[in-house]
Amino acid sequence: MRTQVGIVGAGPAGLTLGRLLERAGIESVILEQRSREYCEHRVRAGVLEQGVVDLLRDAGAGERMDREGIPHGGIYLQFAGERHHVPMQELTGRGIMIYGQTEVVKDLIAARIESGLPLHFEAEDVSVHDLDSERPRIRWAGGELECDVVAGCDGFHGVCRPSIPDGVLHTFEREYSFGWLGILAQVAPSMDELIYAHHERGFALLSLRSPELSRYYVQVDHDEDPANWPDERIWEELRARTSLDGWELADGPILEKGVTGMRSFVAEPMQYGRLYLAGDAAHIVPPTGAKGLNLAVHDVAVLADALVAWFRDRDASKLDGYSAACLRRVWRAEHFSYWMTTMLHRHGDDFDLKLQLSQLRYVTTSDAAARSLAENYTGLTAV
Ligand code: FAS
Ligand code: PHB
Repeated sequence: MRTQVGIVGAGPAGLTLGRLLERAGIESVILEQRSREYCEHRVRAGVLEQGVVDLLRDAGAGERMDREGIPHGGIYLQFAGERHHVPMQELTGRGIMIYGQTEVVKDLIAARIESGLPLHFEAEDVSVHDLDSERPRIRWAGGELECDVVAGCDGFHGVCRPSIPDGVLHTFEREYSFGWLGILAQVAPSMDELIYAHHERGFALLSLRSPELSRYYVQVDHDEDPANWPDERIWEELRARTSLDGWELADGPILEKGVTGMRSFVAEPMQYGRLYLAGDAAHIVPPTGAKGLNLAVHDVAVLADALVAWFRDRDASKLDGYSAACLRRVWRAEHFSYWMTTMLHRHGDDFDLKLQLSQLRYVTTSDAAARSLAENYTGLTAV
């Protein structure tokens, strides 16, 4: 078998790339190791930047998002018993869309299947070969695919990045001592917009998936066992970290719970020969800045544009500059996610605590500081 672009991974990066290439008349084949059911129900991100919302609409994959997504104009930062609104739409002219990653994945899978394009689920033993040749190949239990280009959209634990020879990549990494215990609860959210709560007991985040489904997180040790957290303890801790006079968190049945570790990670360059890495395959951010999914989509927008120039006009300049073009936005998101994470989570000593409280006070009282947060959170239009 052969195709123009072989895509490894059917997460947001791989599926969005496939859709953008389809719209440009460029052939692709997507190989995914998991089942369709698994991919569509893997609870992850929940916040879409304005630029990603616009891209999904332009790609003809935003119809249900516009029907069911929830536009938000700001977030709350809570600390020292105070809750402050950051009016991001007012400050930047841009908002965010609350629409779960599971829904984005479902929409893109449905669009690909409706177009009748190749998307192989449960593709076992995927490997990539001859990446530095003009005919890179993808092998799996179902056969072999000869490509002009391979897109490594297979996430942090995928096979593409490790297939790059030793000595090529320079990796940058920071691990955090804490992680998030996240729950999906069948209860109406108790807030109108997201609440990022700094507290001496630890960070908490109140988010949502729909008017009936809440998505809440508490900071825990990075290797915490969810079994140590019966439902009552989770609600008690969420209330301890977020309650204010006259306001209390409503609880309800918990449908899912899990612990996510946190790391910052970047692999440079994001390309080798005819292999181009995109999304979590190339970089990871702590989820505090709601950047992971959005970065993945931005990467493949750059890659799709470069592939169109190459396939249509044999102009390789954008492909040659792919990694550099992505890394500017990647490092901006890495810094913002690191800054949000270290400002809001309990770590270090009392000196760190005082710095955090000062930073939070500044961000919620200075228009300039609030605008800087808002610009990064809603997604920079240029980097
Ligand atoms: P993904 O990991 O989503 O997709 C990669 C795909 O490749 C997967 O479907 C995988 O099965 C497949 N794959 C892997 N190896 C393969 C192989 N050998 N062959 C074929 N296929 C292979 N981001 C936020 O913004 N907010 C959040 O709250 C948030 N929570 C997260 C929670 C968890 C547990 C994790 C792991 C990530 C979270 N993220 C969050 C980040 C997440 O949303 C990612 O940024 C996003 O999924 C990136 O998309 P992809 O790059 O497509 O990678
Ligand atoms: C989510 O809704 O899952 C979510 C929202 C904002 C974040 C991280 C996760 O920063």
